[in-house]
Amino acid sequence: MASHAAASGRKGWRMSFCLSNPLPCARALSPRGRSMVNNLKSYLRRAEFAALVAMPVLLAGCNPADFPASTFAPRSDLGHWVQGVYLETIVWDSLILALICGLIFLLLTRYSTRAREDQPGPPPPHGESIELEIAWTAGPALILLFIAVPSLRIVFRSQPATPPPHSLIINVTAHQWWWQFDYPGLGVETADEVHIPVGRPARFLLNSADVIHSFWVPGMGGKRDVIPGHVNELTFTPDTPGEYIGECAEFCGLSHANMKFRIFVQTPVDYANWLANQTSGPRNANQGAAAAGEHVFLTSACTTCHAIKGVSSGYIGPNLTHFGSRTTFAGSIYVNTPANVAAWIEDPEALKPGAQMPPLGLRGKELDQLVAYLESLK
Ligand code: HEC
Ligand SMILES: [Cu+2]
Repeated sequence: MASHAAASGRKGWRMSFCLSNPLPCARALSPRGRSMVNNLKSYLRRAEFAALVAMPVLLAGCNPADFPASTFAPRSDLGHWVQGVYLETIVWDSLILALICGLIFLLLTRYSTRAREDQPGPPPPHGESIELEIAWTAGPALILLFIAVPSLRIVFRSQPATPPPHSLIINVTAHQWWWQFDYPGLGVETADEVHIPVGRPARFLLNSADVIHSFWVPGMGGKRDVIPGHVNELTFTPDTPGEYIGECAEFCGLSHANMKFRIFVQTPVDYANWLANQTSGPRNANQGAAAAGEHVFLTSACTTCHAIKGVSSGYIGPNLTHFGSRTTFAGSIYVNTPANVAAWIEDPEALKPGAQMPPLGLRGKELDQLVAYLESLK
């Protein structure tokens, strides 16, 4: 058979016809090419079948507890608002999808033309309709507007111009690759783990010490850029006590994926106890290995980067005043155990690529004492 292009006398046409409808092209192929196309089709059919069978099995393996960073379990006012818009959008999008699939089906069954030997190409287009052009430009624009309005409303609700009464203000400073939390007026500073009481609005004022990061706690909803030299804000009221994982959501360098943090939402009583402990100085390390460790700390370079209330005033790294009371460290990626902390001090880079803390060559007994001291800082 002569090529389609020759039959129709139009050049570019064959290309687009092949993409939208490969069958006539397969016919134009040699017997070998045709059998390759047929093989490919049967492989695809088998792969589709396998995927359909495997899907329920794979989904059955999903346990919500394995997905602590899920946005499907909102635990704050903001989280619920976000999910509301999300569900609304999915419902409307599904209706539009059904409408479009219906139209495609209708067009395929009622208006399709088949290629024939004597007339292999589709009929020429019928010209242009300005009404149709306007309709399919305005339609999607309206749909986007429909989604944008409630989304923008939530953005503004999550950063009210006047803070809600009784809100707890927390200054957040993002660093490569950890989070600093200050409670202004309370004299509390912590890293990677922040405590807030349930039912009380928490207002996070976000700033960065280096590059652009993004503050995101999926369970609390929202996500906000953290920009150097500019204070962004995110306000929400948690409604359920618990531990919520957060993470940096803007690529910020080598250990971006190791820049997590935790929000502990506590009952008012638990929060008050935590706060009372944080505002009192660290427990005195006046005996045993911990006391010897304090000496190691004071006589090494640790003091230039780390503050411990009443002991040192470094400011480059996390405040260690109550390090022993934290459950995790180094961007909340390691559990706070003596073995992990010892490994960290020996070689931070080995545990966290790009970590901006140098190894200081501490080993053996000195290292053990230092770790005992840090863990004693409850
Ligand atoms: C040049 C500055 C610098 C020096 C010196 C330094 N650190 Fe660090 N340290 C850091 C930085 C920065 C981090 C945060 C790393 C990260 O999580 O990405 C850190 C993290 C830590 C952490 C984990 C804290 C947390 O809550 O995540 C501990 C513990 C620690 N350092 C102990 C020490 C000890 C002990 C010494 C002395 C032997 C020391 N550091 C020396 C900069 C320093
Ligand atoms: Cu980051």
